Amino acid sequence: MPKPFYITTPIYYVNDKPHIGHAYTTISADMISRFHKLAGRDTFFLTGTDEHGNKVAEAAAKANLSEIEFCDKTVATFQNAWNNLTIENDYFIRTTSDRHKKAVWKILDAMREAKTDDGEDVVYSDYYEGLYCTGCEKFITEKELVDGLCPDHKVKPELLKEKNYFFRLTSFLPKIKELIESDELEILPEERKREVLGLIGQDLNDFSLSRERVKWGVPLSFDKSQVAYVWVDALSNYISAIGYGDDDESFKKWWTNGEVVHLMAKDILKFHCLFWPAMLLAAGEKLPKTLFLHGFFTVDGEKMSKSLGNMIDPNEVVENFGADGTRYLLLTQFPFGVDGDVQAKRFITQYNSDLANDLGNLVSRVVKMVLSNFDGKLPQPKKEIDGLEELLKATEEMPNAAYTHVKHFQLSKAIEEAMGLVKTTNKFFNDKAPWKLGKEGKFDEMGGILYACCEVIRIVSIVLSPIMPTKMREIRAIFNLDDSSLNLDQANTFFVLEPGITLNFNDSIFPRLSEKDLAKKEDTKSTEDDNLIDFDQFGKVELKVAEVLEAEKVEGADRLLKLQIAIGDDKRQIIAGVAEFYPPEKIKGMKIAVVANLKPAKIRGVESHGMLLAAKKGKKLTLMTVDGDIPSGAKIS
Ligand code: ME8
Repeated sequence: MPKPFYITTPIYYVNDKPHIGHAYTTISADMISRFHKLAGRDTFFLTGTDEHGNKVAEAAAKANLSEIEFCDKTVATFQNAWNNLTIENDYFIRTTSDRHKKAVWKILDAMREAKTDDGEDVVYSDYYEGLYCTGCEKFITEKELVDGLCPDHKVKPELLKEKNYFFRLTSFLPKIKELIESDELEILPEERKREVLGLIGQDLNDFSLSRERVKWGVPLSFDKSQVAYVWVDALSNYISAIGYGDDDESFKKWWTNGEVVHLMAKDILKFHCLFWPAMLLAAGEKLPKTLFLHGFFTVDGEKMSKSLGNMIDPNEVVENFGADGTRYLLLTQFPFGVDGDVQAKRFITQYNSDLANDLGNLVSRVVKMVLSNFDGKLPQPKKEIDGLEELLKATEEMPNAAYTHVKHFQLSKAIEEAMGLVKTTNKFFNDKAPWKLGKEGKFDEMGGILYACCEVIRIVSIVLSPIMPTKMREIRAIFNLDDSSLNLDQANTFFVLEPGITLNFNDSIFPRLSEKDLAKKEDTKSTEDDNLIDFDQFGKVELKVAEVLEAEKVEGADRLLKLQIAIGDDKRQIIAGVAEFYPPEKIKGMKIAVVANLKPAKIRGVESHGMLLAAKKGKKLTLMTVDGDIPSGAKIS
């Protein structure tokens, strides 16, 4: 029996929305996890969110929300994106959960009790002074700066000095080097292994485990003036999620006795390949088996960044290509582990060529021919068909070849195996030209060809189900198959489909897409988007309480009132279309809500500086008023 398989993605920062970089890792982990499950392996797939640290606290303050309110909101955007992409994680870890905090305390305690081989305390207290970039949540060295700025965030780091607890990383490096060199701790691809070994060769320092200045974090159990360093907090998610300090049985199963694989991109190599193993060694826990660092990709030749506005929202890709189309397109952009450039404008060509033409057409042509020539009933197989033996052989080899690629993290190669077989089958179908056989009355042979093609389609639908779960379920439904026969064993057996069963086929599985279809979707979306504003935009609107000092009708305009208002000491005139509902004597003295920072404008030639707020439906209108002791000038938020 293989060991239980435990796979993780990084936990993503919640100070931003998910983009296709996050989606890429998550879809990849989902594919690997689903593949192992397909092979009957006990598998656990974890993803989640990294919610502590200054960056999050700052973003929350900017949005006028408490930290946890802000986190709840952005965590939901990640969870929605993963739902949209049919990600099937077994658990979603949040670093703000009690379960996680308990684990952080436990690992900190374990590290605090630990001694190095030389008998020194692994954790010690000292002062740290250095340049700190809040964008990176880390101290950075002078050497790393570009023109005095953090190269990633283009901001000047702050000089900070504070008391910290330090972790004696340097004492663990020789051991870690040995483990990586011997592949006991496997760093993949090879290039990344060399990069880590190169880092160990440089002058690395101990790192600090705690922060005095950061307030939004897990407070240390032994010193409440400090919170755990956000990376110590974050890395612990990999064990908190499966029960470290909370559920020993589960922890033992997945961590101690399992095969642990962490997926990520190379941007967070140092933390995962050095800090994390060192923390685990100190705490006396087993190390993960593999850290796989996939490629980092650019979009249209540029690094993805908020400021360039080129972050691709995975939900938008799903709107155009569906969840399965998006999963397929992302997974096949480049070999897993290699950097590349994503060019979304090429997606449509690839979608049409691979999914609509190759796979979609194979299914439609074969099934439609069964419908029109065999009354929708699956014909009898026939072994003696020229060329069938080769097709059978290719089909037989495909599922295990694909699974072997998955075990070696060669995800696009695994997909190529299945899509290669689709191409071979299309060729077989074209070469055999069963439509001609029908005309010649050779239904026996025609049926045999169609049966074989249906079997290949069934097998492909199993192997591609970790990549396109929904569409493959649709394909399987044509043959009345449900998820009970969705496993690799079934993919390794030919002649499974019962001749005579009725095929159900309504529509093509991957309808061809045109640029026009996508543009239409874009149009509807942009009108929807036009109605949405973000926090920054809303934050610019100043809503205040105003008292109406005087009111009179505007001459020649029945519906308008000219109001003299006071917003605190600021006296102004505004014109409002409320005369039908509020006669001047009624509105005078009221405390109303106004937009205070509108540029002055002329309405019917009369100056108006501000706008009042009212609720209106049909022939009813009510002013937004403020009662009680709130004075005029008070801010409304
Ligand atoms: O670093 N190409 O979170 P994060 C490929 N919270 N993958 C990309 C990518 C790109 N251009 N951009 C992002 C953090 N990714 C920490 C992790 S884990 C204990 C804490 C993916 O939101 C890739 O997996 O910045 C990368 O490692 C991760 O998102 C970084 O996510």
